[in-house]
Parts: sequence; structure tokens; C-alpha cells
Amino acid sequence: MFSRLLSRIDQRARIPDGIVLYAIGDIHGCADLLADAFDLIDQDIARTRSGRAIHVFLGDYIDRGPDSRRTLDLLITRARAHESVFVRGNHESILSDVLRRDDLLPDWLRLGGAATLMSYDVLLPRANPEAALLRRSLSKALPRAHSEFLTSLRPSFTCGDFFFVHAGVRPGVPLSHQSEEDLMWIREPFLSSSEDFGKVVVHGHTPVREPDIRDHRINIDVGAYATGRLAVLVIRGHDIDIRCVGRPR
Ligand SMILES: [Mn+2]
Repeated sequence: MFSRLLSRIDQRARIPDGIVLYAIGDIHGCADLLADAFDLIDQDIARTRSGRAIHVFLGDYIDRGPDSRRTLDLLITRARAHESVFVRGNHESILSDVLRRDDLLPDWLRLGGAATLMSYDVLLPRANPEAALLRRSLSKALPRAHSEFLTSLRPSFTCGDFFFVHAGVRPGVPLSHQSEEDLMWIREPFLSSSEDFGKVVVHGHTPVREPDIRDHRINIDVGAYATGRLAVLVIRGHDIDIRCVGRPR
């Protein structure tokens, strides 16, 4: 396992004393990297003997990468032993919709859904996959714990001065009035905005070469499925660390 301290910055923003928060961005079926991230977190917890540790996962657990099924297994297992918050990504949203209706299958496959089907041993015909048939096969192949996981996801999570979300927020709209669609999908005008959103927005969804840390937002999606790296953001009081597991750069 490789880990490297990329950044330690002090901001005015903080979380309440006694809490250490671990945030993980877009995993996209990279179960091995997720397991490495858990090792890193376990070492950190053992080393610092932290009081209350909260894991926050920023969504896009599935699709594109090789092992969506095992990723969900790891997340569900982790949550049994650790206080965990699971935010909904646009990929989980599409999968939930695909399980209910047939017209979104082409969209899902374009977004890497075929890798998820394969991880559940659902065969995808080479030409003209019939949506209704695939939907039934997938529903049958999906363990109950996984479908419950998909329905349990939340749009966002707030801790102290931080707002955790999959994609971002719409500038000009209070955090309490954001649409779920924006929280899961937005890129612009969020990414270019220099607005003070009221909290530091911690997000993924738009891959960056290195974690992007600014005063008003932090992007920790380093594109795991394409780069072989996964970032873990650690917040303690007003200290922020970012570490990466996986391939060294
Ligand atoms: Mn996304």
C-alpha cells in the first residue's frame, strides 16, 4: 500500500471536537483501493486513538471499475463496525431508476453500467440488450442488502462547517434548498464559482489530477478507476489531511 501526505492545511472551518471524519470520493468499483483505504484509516484510528470516527462516502460506488459488487459488500460490512454516512452519487441514482424502468438502460450502459452487470454475473448480450429482461436478471442477482443499501443513500451530510455531497451545489441557492439533481450531477456553474456557500463543500464527481483544496470547496475525486488512486480526506478539528492509496504518481 502506498500512502502519502499530500496536504495539510489550516482553515477556519472545523468540525466539533472529539470527532475525526474520514471522507472517501468516487470508488467506481475499485474494491481493492477501498480495502487499502480502510487499512489506512484503521492505522490512523489505532495511532491516534480518536474518539468518535465518522466515515463519509461521497457516492459513485459502482460502474466503470472492475468490482462494483465487492465494493458494496465492503461498504456494507464496514458500516456494521464504523459509524458511516453514505451519500448518493448519480451512478447509484441511475441504477435505482434502471431497476424500476426500462428506458434508462442505454444511458446506464454508456456510463459504465456494463461493468456492474458483469460483477453480478449478469450476462449482457452483444447486440440489442433487451431492457426488461436485463432488469429482471439484475433484480434477481442483486442481494437484498445491496438493494437496501441503494435505497438508504442520502443526498448530503453536514458536519460542523463542512457540507458533504456527491457533485456540488448550485451557486445562489441556500444549502437547505438545493435540488437532489444538482447535488448529484452539477459541474458548472459550481466548479467555477467563488461564492461562499456557507459551508466548505466536500465533493467528488469531477475527476482532478490532485485533490483540489480551496477555501470554499474540496474535490477529492482523483479518478480511481482510471488512475488507480483513491483519496482519503481526514478532518480533525480544523486540521485537514489528504492521503492517497494505490499507485504512486
Ligand atoms: Mn458522479
